[in-house]
Amino acid sequence: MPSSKRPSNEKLSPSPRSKRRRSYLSDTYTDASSDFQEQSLNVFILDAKMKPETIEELSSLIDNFHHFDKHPFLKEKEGSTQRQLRICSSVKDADVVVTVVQMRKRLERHVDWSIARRKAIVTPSWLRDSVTSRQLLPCGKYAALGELYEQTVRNCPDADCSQKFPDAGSDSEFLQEVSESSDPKHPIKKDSKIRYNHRYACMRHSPLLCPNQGLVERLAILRRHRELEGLDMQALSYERAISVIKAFPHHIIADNIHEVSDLPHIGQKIRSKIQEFIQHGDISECKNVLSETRYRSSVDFTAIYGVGPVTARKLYSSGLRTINDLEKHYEVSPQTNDDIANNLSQGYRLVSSTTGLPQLSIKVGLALREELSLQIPRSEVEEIHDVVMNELAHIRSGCVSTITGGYRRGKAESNDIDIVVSHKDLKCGGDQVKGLCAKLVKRLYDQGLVTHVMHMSSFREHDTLRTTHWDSLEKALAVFILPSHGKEQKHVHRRLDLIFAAPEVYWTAVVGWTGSKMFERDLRLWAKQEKGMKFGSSGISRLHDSKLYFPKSEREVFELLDLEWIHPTLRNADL
Ligand code: DCP
Ligand code: MG
Repeated sequence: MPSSKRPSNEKLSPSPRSKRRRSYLSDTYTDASSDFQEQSLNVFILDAKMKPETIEELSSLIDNFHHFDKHPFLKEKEGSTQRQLRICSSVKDADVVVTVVQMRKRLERHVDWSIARRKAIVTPSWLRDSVTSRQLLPCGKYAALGELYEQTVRNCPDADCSQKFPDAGSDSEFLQEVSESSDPKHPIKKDSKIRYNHRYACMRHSPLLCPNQGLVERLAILRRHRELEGLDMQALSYERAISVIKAFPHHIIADNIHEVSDLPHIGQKIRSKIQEFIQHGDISECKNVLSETRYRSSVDFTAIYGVGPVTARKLYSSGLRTINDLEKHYEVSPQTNDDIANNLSQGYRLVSSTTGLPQLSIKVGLALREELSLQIPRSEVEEIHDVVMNELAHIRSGCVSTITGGYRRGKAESNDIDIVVSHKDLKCGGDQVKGLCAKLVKRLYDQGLVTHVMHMSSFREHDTLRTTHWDSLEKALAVFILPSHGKEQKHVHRRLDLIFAAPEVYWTAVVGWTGSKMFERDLRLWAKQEKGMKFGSSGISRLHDSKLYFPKSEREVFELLDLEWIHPTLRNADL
């Protein structure tokens, strides 16, 4: 829509460059002699509705940003570790526009809509958080206008931003008015029953990152706090609220808060937190929680494998506060960490009586904590999957697999690797798969690829009341490490979940392990409450007569449950 008003603070000098983002990147990478201005990132501060002290603060942040040395956008350019932000006086020249304006009408008084659509338009938090974290952060999460969310992702100078929003990037115009989905690649069809305000997450589209991601992340702190305090019902209330907001396709502002209040699972308490966030850009309780020693210790403790909220509370009550305290408590000296991690320290080696393989005890978890807390990029997830399947092929041919979990939902980085495995032979594949999990893990251990096993379960015993031969799943939760090739390519330990399913339940296992957690929870609830069915990773059955179903595709799983198939990248119903 063309604006009748000329943008007030936009000079009409001819734009030196069009398609700012593309040229910015190519200038940076191809022309080593390009001048400093070419390498700087232009930021336009829209002063409308902005307090003078905020303008001053933001200007100062921009002026000082080049002192920082970590600039991931430039990491591919040898020797260029410095990045300068530059205030520009014309919105046309801007790579990023910082504004407190949240509504299209108001923005159009200052910036022509056609120009706005070509920029990344963010809130001041983008600048503040970038400075705090010492790197330019992806813009999508800080989109100032819900309506320009897609464009902000696309025009973000961070080339990774659209990967973090995997389905952003199309030029589609439809957005909310037509589809009521925040994901333009997956519009909601007219006759669809999918609704963002549906009670069940499995009937909503939940993108990886939503227009209200900042709010969701603050609510997640409160959810975590309740969980760590053992207030499970309160934690679940927050989890449900987060899940509903993840699917809400509009940027929440004062004008549409009433719509949010009408959403399911949004009670008075959470509504007031949302209101506070809209007014002040933060929730005061979050600040308090984050400054609590008890919260910080519990977060650190539960990051260690084997320590859950209950153990963390016990450790805290006995006076322990830091990881150092924990190392003393579990008698792990920092010097022996490497040896423990590599199974070289016999004193710490705990061999499982069932698997005969080293177990991941809390001691080992402590030693490995830094490596296991590192996020795994998609390329490494794929590499590990290839290595695992290659090894499996040595034991059994004809196996099939799907990488599930966060990877399948489009996450740029995962906390672990989840692989569901089965056999292509639907008739006798069950026998082919039985016992395979333990065999594979043993082989991976012998090759030095698996270092520890946290858990290993086998197919459930045959249920004599059942008329079919259908069983459950085999699972192994292990620690995996790719072989390192010298110092150049030093790999770290990763968590690997292997799930072996009989062919009849392969697709239920794939659905059950794709997640997210809340999506799965509601899938089970929907099946039980609305359809008289039981859904789990290990199968679908009818409640009244235990009749079993064996879907032959993922879509069939959804059909059996009378659900519309939802693309995995829209099953991100958790943070
Ligand atoms: N899952 C579940 N309920 C749980 C834990 C897991 O339904 N309590 C299912 C849904 C998850 C999937 O298993 O998405 C894999 O679990 P992960 O813990 O590996 O979580 P994600 O793969 O989703 O994320 P990440 O591994 O990056 O943390
Ligand atoms: Mg996972």
